[in-house]
Amino acid sequence: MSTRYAGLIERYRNRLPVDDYTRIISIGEGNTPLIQLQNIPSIIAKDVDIYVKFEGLNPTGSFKDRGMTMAVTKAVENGSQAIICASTGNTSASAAAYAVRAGIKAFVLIPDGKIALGKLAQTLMYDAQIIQINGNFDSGMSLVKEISKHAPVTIVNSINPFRIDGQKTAAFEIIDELGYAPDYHCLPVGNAGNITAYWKGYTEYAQDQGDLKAVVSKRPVMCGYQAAGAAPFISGKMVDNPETIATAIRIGRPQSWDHAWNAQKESAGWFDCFSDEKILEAHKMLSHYEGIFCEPASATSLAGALKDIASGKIAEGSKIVCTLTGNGLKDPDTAINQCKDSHPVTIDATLDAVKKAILDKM
Ligand code: AN7
Repeated sequence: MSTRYAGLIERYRNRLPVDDYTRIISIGEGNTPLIQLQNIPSIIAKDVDIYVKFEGLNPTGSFKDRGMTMAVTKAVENGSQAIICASTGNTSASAAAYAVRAGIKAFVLIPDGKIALGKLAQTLMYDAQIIQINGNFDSGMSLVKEISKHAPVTIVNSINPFRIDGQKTAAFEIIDELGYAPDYHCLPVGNAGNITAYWKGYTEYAQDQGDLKAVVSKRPVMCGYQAAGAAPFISGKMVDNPETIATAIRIGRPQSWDHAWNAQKESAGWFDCFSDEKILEAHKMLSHYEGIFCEPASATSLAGALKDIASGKIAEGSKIVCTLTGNGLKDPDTAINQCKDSHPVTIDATLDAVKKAILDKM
């Protein structure tokens, strides 16, 4: 028997809305590594186990692929010839790739000039119909919701419930790997689809294992972290002009508002927000101390965990999972800017010059 990994729908088929006849649209998504941080806990001098779920290793470099395999599989099953989304970049790249795989069309609405370079490059290469708008994600989202009443296109933003179903499998993978749910789960929050999906996944696994009391103790505390300039869950109201360097989460009107509040309440969790400076600090720490290169928005989860560990809100001895939602290669501009003070040396191509360059740095 082949043990080839065929994607998350195959792996968690009995927990997903597919049957034996469903044509599965997959690019081998899921099964991402859960990496324990080895250096950061000692740098902060705290006895905690921090794991990162590195979703940047999905086929298009973000967690969106988990939801997209499911959403596009169901769109095709239901006879759809075209999908559409509004996006800060990752959803558009993912939608475009899965549409190609399925042989259908993808239309993507993106905020002009406000998506990271790698995401634009991918979406162009996947040959999506790109519609740039003079507006932000939130205006794109409301247009997409409207247009789907007027054109035969299936929305694949996370308001599509199949997206949430696909994304919940990340929680299954974590429990399958650790053997238990972590004490805390930290996530960056934009539209709030992902926090909704993880909570659903943790809840479904816990429900398998017994009565309601047991369920509560078998699920993590959910911690949702936002960028300070785009933090509706902190102010408690929608934000009109969201701004942050973490363009992935430059969202002021989260679509999964009620679901995310529900996850916070049921898990006795919390929301918090961070300046761009703090987000970039965590972004750099992951690369500099752990060899893990994620995109800026993703590092918001670590920024949050570090703050709450330092204050004692997350106690020592805790097991914490931070989701790193996207790959660092998505946003090369911000990465290079982060390192503008480190000057690569340029030398003559001689043995002596190379020797000197090495010995200078030892
Ligand atoms: C790297 O691509 O909304 O809270 O249009 O790309 O589930 O929205 C991206 C969101 C976190 C927030 N990290 O997740 C889009 C889009 C990264 C992201 C989020 C996004 P949600």
